[in-house]
Amino acid sequence: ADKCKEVDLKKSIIPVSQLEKSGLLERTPISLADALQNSTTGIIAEHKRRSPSKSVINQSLNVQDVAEGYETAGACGMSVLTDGKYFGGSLDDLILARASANIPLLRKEFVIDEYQILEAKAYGADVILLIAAILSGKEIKTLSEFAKSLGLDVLLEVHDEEELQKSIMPSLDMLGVNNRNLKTFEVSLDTSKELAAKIPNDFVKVSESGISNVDAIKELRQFGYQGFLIGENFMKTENPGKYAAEFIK
Ligand code: IGP
Repeated sequence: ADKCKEVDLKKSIIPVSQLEKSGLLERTPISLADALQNSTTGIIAEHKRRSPSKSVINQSLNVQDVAEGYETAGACGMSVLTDGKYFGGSLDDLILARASANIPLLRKEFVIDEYQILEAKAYGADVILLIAAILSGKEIKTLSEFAKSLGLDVLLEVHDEEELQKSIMPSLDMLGVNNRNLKTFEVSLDTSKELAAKIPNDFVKVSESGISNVDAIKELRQFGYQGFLIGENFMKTENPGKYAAEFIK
């Protein structure tokens, strides 16, 4: 985390004391976990311009139009990639999505430092993502407890049983299973199916990546999943909101 402070956060942006004075941290977040539990669709629709596995997905869309489209379509929440290097996103995308949609927003980022969580809240996010593959159990605990102290929901992402076992703790709201192997980019919904029974029922279960049809969702629901994170399948179309609406109805 300290390394990150030197490297990435040195462009540093807004000092913590100023963020605190700004009033930006005072917004009350909307819970995605609650929204998913009360939803019949469970769709979390993602804004993603490009990715390491696919390169360009869609560079020509306006994030505000996408956010509005997703909300109108009935998405339960929206995920906004803010990583610039691999995904072409930014914090501007987050704040613009916030300006256009009232559904819970997830800051999709490689979070390794508390500052990024503070920033997530200041830019309008309701939920943060923590990725078990890049964090120790102790880091997951510190970061998730910090997020909870700000009123944010925490989605913890795992890809295998080992990551799951080191991560289970009460400061998490949702357990996400990434169907994409971040090392090989291989995608298989079997990952979600295999891990489902190992996730305690007090967490909302989310299946992430590679979901491209309604039948897959029906099947995953039978394994106990209530949230479905979909990016590429929507973003590769000319009108993601319209496509999401078809998908959700
Ligand atoms: C969305 P897809 O296959 O529908 O575009 O996947 C989302 O799950 C994926 O973008 C994602 C991701 C991540 C991106 C899941 N975990 C961690 C960056 C970092």
